[in-house]
Amino acid sequence: MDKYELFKEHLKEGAEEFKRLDNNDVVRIVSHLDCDGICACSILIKLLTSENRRYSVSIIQQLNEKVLKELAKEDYNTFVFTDLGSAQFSNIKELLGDKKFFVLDHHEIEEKEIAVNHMNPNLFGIDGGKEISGAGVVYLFCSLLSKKIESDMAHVAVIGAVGDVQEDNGFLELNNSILEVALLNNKIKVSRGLRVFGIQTKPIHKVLEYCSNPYIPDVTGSESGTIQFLNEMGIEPMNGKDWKKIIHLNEEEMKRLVSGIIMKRINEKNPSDVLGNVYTLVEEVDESPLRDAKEFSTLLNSCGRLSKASLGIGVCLGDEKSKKRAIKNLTDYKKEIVKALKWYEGSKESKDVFREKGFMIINAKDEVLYTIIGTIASILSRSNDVEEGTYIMGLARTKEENNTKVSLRIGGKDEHEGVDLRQVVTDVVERVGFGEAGGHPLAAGAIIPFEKEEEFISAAKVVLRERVGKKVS
Ligand SMILES: [Mn+2]
Repeated sequence: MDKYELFKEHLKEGAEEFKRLDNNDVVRIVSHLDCDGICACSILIKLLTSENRRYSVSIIQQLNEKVLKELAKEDYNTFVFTDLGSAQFSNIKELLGDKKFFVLDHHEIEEKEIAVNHMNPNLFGIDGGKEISGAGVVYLFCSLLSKKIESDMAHVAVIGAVGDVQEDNGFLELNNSILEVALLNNKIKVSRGLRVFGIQTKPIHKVLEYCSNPYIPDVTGSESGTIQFLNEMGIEPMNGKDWKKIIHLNEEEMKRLVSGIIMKRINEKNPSDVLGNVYTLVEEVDESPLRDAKEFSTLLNSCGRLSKASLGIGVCLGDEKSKKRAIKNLTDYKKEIVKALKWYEGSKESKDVFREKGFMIINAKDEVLYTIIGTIASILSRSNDVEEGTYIMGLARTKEENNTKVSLRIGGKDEHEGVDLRQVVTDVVERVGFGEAGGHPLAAGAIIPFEKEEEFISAAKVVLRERVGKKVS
C-alpha cells in the first residue's frame, strides 16, 4: 500500500472507533481560530447534527497545557480536536487520558507513534502543509461515517485548504480528490482566470491597485497608474453609475486585460503567473463575498478574528441568516483594519514604531486587535512604504490573557528564497527564554507575556540586526 492508502486505512480504523462512542454523550469540539479551523469543525458539526447528537464547540487561537487543564476540568467524556492538537498530543494524552478523545489535524506532529485516535497525514509521510488541510482531514474522516457528508461538505474542505494557502495553480493529491467530489456534486466550478483577490466584490481598479501577488509594475500600489492602464486597455471602469467588477468584463475585455497585465510584467520572472484557477461556489449568488473561494475564506477569517467564529460555522453549514451577518461582519473587519492602519500612520514618528535599516518593529499595545496584527504586518509588507526584504515585526496585546501576540512578515514582492521567519522568531524566543514561537517560513509569530514586551523587542533588535547584516555582506 502507498502512503495515501495507509492514511485512508488509518482513517477507517479511527472512524470505526468513533462509531463506538455513546450517542448520548455530548461531543466537546475544540478547533482552530482561522478559516481552516472553522471549516473543519463545521464538517464535524454537520455530521453530529445529522445524527441528532449534541455537541459543544470552542474556537481557540492556540492549544497549550493551560487550555488543556481547563478542558480537563469540564464535565465531558468525549473530546474532538480539529485543525489543532497534534503538537500537543502527549499533553492531551496525559491530561485527558481518562476520557475519550480524537485529534484530527494536519499540523506538524510531536509524536511519531500512530494511535487509532490520532488522524494526521504527517504520520504517514504525507505533507500536511501542502497536501491536505485540517478541514480536509475532518472531511475524509466524516465521509467514512456518512455518505451525505461526502457529497454535501466537500466544498467546505476545499475552502479550508484555500484558507491555508494550499492552492498553487491547482491542488495536490488529497486536496485534489476532495475538489473532484465538490465538482461532481456541482458545489464548485473551476475556471481559468486572473489570480487576483476580489473578482466578485471589488471594483476592477481596486483589485489591480491592491494586487501584490502577482505584482503588476506601474499598477500595483498606484491609483493613477491603474486608471491609466485601464484606459490604455480600453476598459471602461464604470458601468453607468456603478464600478465595474472583474466578473462584469466580457470575453474580449478580459483577454485585453490579461494580455495587458502580462505585457506589464514582461520583465518579471514569470510574466504569465497572473493566470490561475478560479474556484466559484456555484450555489452562491453573483457579487457575493461567498461566490469566490478566496473571498469566502477571507470572510471566514474575518469571523474568527472578530470573535464571531460561530457566524463562520453557520456560513459553512449554509445558514442564510449567518451569511448575511457574516457579510456585515466583514465590513466591521475592514473598518478595524483601516483603524489600525490609521493608528500606524499617526504613530510612525513615535517610539511605538522603531525603524532601522532592514527592519521595523511596531508595538501597537492595545491600539490594534491582536487577532489582526499579523494582517497589518502583511499589508505593510506589500506597501510602497517598505523596502524589499525589510523585516516587519508587529506586537499587540491580547485582552483576556495578559499576553502579547507577535507577528513577523517580510516586505516586498520577491519570492524570498531561503527566508525562514519562523526560525527568526524562534531565535528571539530562545534568546529571551520565554514565549511560544510558531508559523511558517513567510508568516511567523509568537505569544509572550505582555510585561516582557520590552525585553523581547531588545532581543529581536539584536537578532534582526544580525540577519540584516548577513544579507548585506
Ligand atoms: Mn489548518
